[in-house]
Amino acid sequence: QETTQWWKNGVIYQIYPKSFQDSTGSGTGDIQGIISRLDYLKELGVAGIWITPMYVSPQYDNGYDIADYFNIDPSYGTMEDFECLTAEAHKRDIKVIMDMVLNHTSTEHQWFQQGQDPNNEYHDYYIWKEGTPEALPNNWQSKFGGTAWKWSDKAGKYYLHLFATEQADLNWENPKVRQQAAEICQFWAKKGVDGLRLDVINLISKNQDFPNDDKGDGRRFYTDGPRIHEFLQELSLRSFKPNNLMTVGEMSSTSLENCQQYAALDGRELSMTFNFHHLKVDYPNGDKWTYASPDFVELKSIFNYWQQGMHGKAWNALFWCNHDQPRIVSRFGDNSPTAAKLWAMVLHGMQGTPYIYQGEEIGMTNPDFDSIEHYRDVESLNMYKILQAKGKNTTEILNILAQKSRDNSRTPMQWNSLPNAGFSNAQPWINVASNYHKINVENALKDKNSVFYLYQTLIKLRKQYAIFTDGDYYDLAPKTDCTWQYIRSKDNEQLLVLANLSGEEQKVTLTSELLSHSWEILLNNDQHTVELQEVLYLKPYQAVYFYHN
Ligand code: TEU
Repeated sequence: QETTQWWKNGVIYQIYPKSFQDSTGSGTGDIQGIISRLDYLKELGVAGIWITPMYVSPQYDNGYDIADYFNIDPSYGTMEDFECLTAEAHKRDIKVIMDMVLNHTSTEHQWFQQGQDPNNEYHDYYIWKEGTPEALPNNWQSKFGGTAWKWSDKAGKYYLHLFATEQADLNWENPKVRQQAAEICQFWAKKGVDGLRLDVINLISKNQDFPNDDKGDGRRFYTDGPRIHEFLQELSLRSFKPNNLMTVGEMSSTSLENCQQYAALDGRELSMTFNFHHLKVDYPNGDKWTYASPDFVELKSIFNYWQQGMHGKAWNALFWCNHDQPRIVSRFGDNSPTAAKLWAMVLHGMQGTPYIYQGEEIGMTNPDFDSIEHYRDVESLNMYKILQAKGKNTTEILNILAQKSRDNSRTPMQWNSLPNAGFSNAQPWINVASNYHKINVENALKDKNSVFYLYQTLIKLRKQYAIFTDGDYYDLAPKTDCTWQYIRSKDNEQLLVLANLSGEEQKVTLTSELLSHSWEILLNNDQHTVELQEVLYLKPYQAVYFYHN
């Protein structure tokens, strides 16, 4: 069927440029490296690439601390390289989505450098509060641990940083900040960019009383804040709509009600939203920094709520992995290719735009780092110290980091079994996972049963069968934690997904109503075929798509 919006039945591939492909021997990836791998992405079949920030940045948070929005960081290449990348991607019918960080800037940005002077015109671009070095403005916490306020000697005040101290939050109440944000988006649209991924965009509107939070870390006073919808509609009118930009908002701790507005089908704010509720099922009592196993009943109930709640109203982004999350095959599976395929099938059967994070398509795993020396991420290094101060021993902390650290997904892309996995001919900025001899692109392309070809099939199926895009969602067995059984329906058409989430054989019982249709198998990640009958068994990590119309 014809869809006017390319992302509705397309799949987007996320590139973390620092770890994708190094073309210069610097040990960090770059734009020419991405260009050299576009044919590979074409073979996979993705509709677009989202590239995390490549703007000028001191890299305290790997580019999410932008010092100049209008230039490419020299470590990635030049503006000419970027223009070449866009042209080469477009030649292959691949859209380009840039990451845009508008909640905060680097403290090295000129606005902040000058704005530390209270008399400077840029002072009001940031959020300043009076205080003394002893008395903080309030108890809000940084997402990376510790207080969200940092004292500036130059200003004689505190500034707000919801993330690292080197990332100062912008003051969106200031109309000049909003105008700048619109101009930045405009600039990249004119460069030929097709879409924007908007970093923590639902945090830009803060409660102007900046109240102390006696119940939490302050997030309820700036998440989906008072003027958020107004700000997004304004930005959309100024920059997104006139340039026909696809936009995906990263929504931290958001609600369904807000996402129904952010991603409403009329597109008055954004094209779609990412939320993270499903990736907190292994955070007991909301605490990420504990070693824990996932609760699959909870996971299914979250998807049920979002799939049904967004259907017909708004558009969802679907994902397991990104540069902030551990690898799904390690997190919810047993590191095996079959488990990688199973989780892919569970997600790609749903409504929304699926995202594949680099390496996910070949079943890349967490690296199992066993020393703090191997970690690079500002959050992981902060948490290491914080957990130490809380009295945890080193082994315990390293176990938690090996499970939860953002660096789990940031290890170099595994292209082949040459030194450094073909990522670079120099020592990479972060170690390659030791299993690259086995798990790599070259091997995947040679094996017709590889995880890669399953992803390729999933991308094709979404284009071929409208049910993936349009069908509604119903969970057939919400209470079981070993299987996921759901059905997508549209008029007389149905897609049935049966998946075994465990490493043991599982029994599935189906109703006679379901069995009355003549189903065909669209996809099966196991050699064992499955006949639809009242009682059937799924092999460990087996997933099957059935279809009828
Ligand atoms: O992440 C925002 C965010 O809230 C997280 O996913 C974050 O990594 C997590 O809370 C830490 O536990 C975005 C970017 O994706 C991330 O890489 C940046 O560090 C962050 O914003 C700040 O720009």
